[in-house]
Amino acid sequence: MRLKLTKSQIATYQTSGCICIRDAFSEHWIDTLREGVERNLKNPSKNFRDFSPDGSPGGFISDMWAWPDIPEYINFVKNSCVGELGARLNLKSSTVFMEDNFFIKQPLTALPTPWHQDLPYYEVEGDMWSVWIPLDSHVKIDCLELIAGSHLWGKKYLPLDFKVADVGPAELESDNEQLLPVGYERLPDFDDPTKSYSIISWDMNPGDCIVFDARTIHGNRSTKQNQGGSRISFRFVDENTIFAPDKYPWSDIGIEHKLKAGEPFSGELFPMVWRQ
Ligand SMILES: O=C(O)CCC(=O)C(=O)O
Repeated sequence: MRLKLTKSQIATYQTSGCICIRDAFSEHWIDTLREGVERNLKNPSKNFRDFSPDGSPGGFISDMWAWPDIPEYINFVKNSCVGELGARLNLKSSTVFMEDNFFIKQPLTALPTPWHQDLPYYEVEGDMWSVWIPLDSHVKIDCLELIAGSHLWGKKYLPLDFKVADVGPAELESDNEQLLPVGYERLPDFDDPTKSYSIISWDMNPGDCIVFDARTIHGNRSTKQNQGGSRISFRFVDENTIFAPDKYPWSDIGIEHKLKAGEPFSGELFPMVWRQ
């Protein structure tokens, strides 16, 4: 591991549900990830998405769960400090890899990344976290924005589709609160100027990263001033985190994992990448 985490960094992560770690990855690893994204762009997986509305300026694309065909990604998660970094911040003794997910926003893309929590998109119960890694320099307005402390609110917000900024399944599009699945709430307007949410973001350079809890609300409010950039998130779980099928499998990534309800994520598709 290249960096030493301090007690204060771990405490910040625990209370804020997110932290920016400076200079976590060497140039070697950033180049490896750039090569991986290049390969990924040439071989998009079936999860590739173009979120840009037709005819809009800029562009916003993403792919996820491409790693079985992208050796650079698996090399990074197994051999860099990314597994240990997340485990230590989350006070865990192991890290299981779940998913890669790159995002590229072109300059002038006025398409936001909607506010959301990651956890409700996955059929997962237990600890889960992401490591967001910019592959270009990102000024604050282009960086991921997070609501500090929101991981402790005890809320589970309805996921949105990034393309249509909409919930997806038709029955949930209605305003009728009675139709919401049990345990879910609709996302409030976090941009309401009359409320004061603790929104944080950073100017970031390649090598830096943000580690965030899968319950932490985050997004990116792009405007016409945005320069965009390329970034990649890696998502991880703890070895005790279990597969918890939901009536609403929001994130149908179509991988044949064969896990039964209540089983921990393990096996070839969910490799353990770090253990104390
Ligand atoms: O980089 C972005 O715009 C979105 C990233 C994100 O939402 C995530 O990694 O969960």
